[in-house]
Amino acid sequence: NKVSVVGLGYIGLPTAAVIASRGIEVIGLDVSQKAVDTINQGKVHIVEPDLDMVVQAAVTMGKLRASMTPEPADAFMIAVPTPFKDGNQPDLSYIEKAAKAIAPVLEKGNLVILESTSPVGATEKLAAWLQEYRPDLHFPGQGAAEPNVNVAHCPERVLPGRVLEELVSNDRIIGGLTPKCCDRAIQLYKHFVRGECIPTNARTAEMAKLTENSFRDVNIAFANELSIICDELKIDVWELIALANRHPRVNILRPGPGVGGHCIAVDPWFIVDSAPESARIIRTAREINDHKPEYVIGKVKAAADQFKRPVIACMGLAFKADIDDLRESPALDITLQLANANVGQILAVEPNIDCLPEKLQNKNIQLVSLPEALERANVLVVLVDHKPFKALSSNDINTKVVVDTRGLFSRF
Ligand code: SAJ
Repeated sequence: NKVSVVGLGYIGLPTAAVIASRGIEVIGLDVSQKAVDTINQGKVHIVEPDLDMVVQAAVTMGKLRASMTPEPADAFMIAVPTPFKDGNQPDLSYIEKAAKAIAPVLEKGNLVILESTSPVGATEKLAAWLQEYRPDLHFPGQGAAEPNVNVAHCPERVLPGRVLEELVSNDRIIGGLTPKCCDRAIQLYKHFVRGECIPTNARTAEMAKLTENSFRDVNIAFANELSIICDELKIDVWELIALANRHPRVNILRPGPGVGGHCIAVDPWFIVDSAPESARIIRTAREINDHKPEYVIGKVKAAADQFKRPVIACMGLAFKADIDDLRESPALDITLQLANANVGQILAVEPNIDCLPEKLQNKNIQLVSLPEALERANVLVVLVDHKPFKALSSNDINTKVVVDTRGLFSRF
């Protein structure tokens, strides 16, 4: 048995390494020469706990190999990006390119799985593209002939920071274009998934993944809206939420500076795009969460106005706690906008990185250690609840004006 994983990023690489660690031969395909070379040396080009060890072991055992050239395999798993193009349309071009790349090496009896988070209907499109490139094979839903290649959508659902654990322990939704596609895909996932593999059709699987992330987005929007209402009404939102959550059927999430990462802030738009008239709460939640950074910036400006020479420490740049991932991070966005607005000297504290990302360079921003920030700043803006920030005591901060978006210094 041989598996080809197409796209060796945040999902593809861990998936490839875990399958290889079960003794299955895995060939990873990527368009980046650098990624391919790094992996073939047993190293990783992305940061995720324990991933380096698992990749190194798999490469050393000879079970994992990366390449830029497609080759035949029994199963192909596609884990490529599906961005929301220019903020107004799902971009399936990476899936189309992946289909084009693997089509020439496909054989009768192969299984093709789409793992990328996708709008409803994308798996059917994938089958149609494959059919176009390989008219000699039969793909599900493409003409009357019995399919001889199986196609399914099995969305990834792993949490960045816990990918290796969740890859194995999470239940998987297996959305086949036919029941046989489901059976084939389940057989493959059973090799490395300890959770349950639950069969459904591809459209439901696509929508399920989008629904999970939209559910979280809507719930975070609820918390973020509450935080703004509570500011207006002079109520501590953290106490309020702690009290409301004492109710057995209430479980409010945590407000923050906005929603980051490349999933929760994007996936709900796929639903809005497919059903623009009906997806009202989902759209509003996105708008509320996207507006939160602007609100926080307003609060920081008001705090800075109290000082002649404001020195503002932005605590955290990552999109959430205890990771180094700065992609689509509201913390980074707020820091950048404060610098652009000339609100004062900006100190950035991000214990998980060594140098400022390019976007923040050549601005009035200095990357400093936590002790230096505490010494120099008169305004503290808590943007991420990283562990070292959580360990601070009231003595560390009581001479500062604090804008605390994460409730770090709340008693509740
Ligand atoms: N956030 C809050 N308040 C909260 C929870 C989260 O403000 O109470 C913020 C975080 O700070 C962060 C953003 O939301 O900026 C997203 O963080 P997250 O931890 O909720 O989720 P992600 O983006 O790291 O991963 C999500 C997960 N989806 C769900 O939990 C439903 C993960 O399981 C998915 O696999 C992943 O998206 C994905 O790839 O789609």
